[in-house]
Amino acid sequence: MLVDGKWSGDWHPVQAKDKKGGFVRQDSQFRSFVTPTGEGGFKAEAGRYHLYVALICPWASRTLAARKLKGLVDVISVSIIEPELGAEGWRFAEGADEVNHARYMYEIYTAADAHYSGRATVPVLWDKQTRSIVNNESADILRMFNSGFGDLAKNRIDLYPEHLRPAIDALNAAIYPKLNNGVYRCGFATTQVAYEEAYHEVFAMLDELEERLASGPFLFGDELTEADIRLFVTLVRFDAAYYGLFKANKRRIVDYPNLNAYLTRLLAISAFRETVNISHIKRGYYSVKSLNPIGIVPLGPDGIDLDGTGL
Ligand SMILES: N[C@@H](CCC(=O)N[C@@H](CS)C(=O)NCC(=O)O)C(=O)O
Repeated sequence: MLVDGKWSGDWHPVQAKDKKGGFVRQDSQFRSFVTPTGEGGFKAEAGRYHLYVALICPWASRTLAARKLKGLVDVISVSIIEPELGAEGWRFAEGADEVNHARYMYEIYTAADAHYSGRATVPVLWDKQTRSIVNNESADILRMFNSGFGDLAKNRIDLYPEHLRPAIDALNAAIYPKLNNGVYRCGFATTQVAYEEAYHEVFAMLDELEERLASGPFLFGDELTEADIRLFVTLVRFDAAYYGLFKANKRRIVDYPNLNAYLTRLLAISAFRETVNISHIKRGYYSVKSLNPIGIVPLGPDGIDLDGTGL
């Protein structure tokens, strides 16, 4: 991580621990918004903003799916980092960052704030005009892509419709700790107690969602919303990474008929399918040395060989 703008120590996945040894994720520090009028400093303009992502990362992949669903592909450019996490955190392949020509993701943070302390996470929404980070919280970026770019977004789909907002917020608030972040709490637990607590919450939530998705096609009936994007990115990584590496191994998603049908339904939509790259996902997760010291990347499971470009 960065301390006062300097990279310090080797990268380690466990960000902080609670009293029981449970994994605690750091809060995002850049929280500004792009708006159609520019109030708050960031005006929606084509070509002005750049998104830094990793295809392994569920949070970053939320923003890639929203960018495509909203028809913002020509408005917001993207750089994709390498899937493996090394001693200096995320790394760019030669020439991958055409905007800042960075070698490591932490350089984007120090370019925005020379004294930044914290982790250099993705996604990051970068403003080419002021050379600063607008936002590094995927939940915010999802909302920004939904409405902050106004008419620049070619597609009219509303991922956070007014009449569903309280219900979407309530569902997000349940799914995030128990499932989206729950799998990480399982994988990065540092005590048996913390692992077991997370494990039970993950599968209780999957059971609940299996029941909910008996009627569909989406979490809120016929309306595809941000809640579907947020669930999708976890489900599509589950059997390939979380089941094995994170020891979330009571059941796989293919073992849940409704969840599996839902995942297949979403994968038929190009914005979802093309933002999934299973090889990046496996290489990235299985590169975490503390969980997989020898670094062997599993070949299976069969049947989920997606190699989307993310764009
Ligand atoms: N709150 C952030 C979390 C982002 C996050 O934790 N990203 C991970 C990748 S999946 C990351 O970049 N980790 C690098 C690190 O923690 O040093 C969001 O949702 O945008």
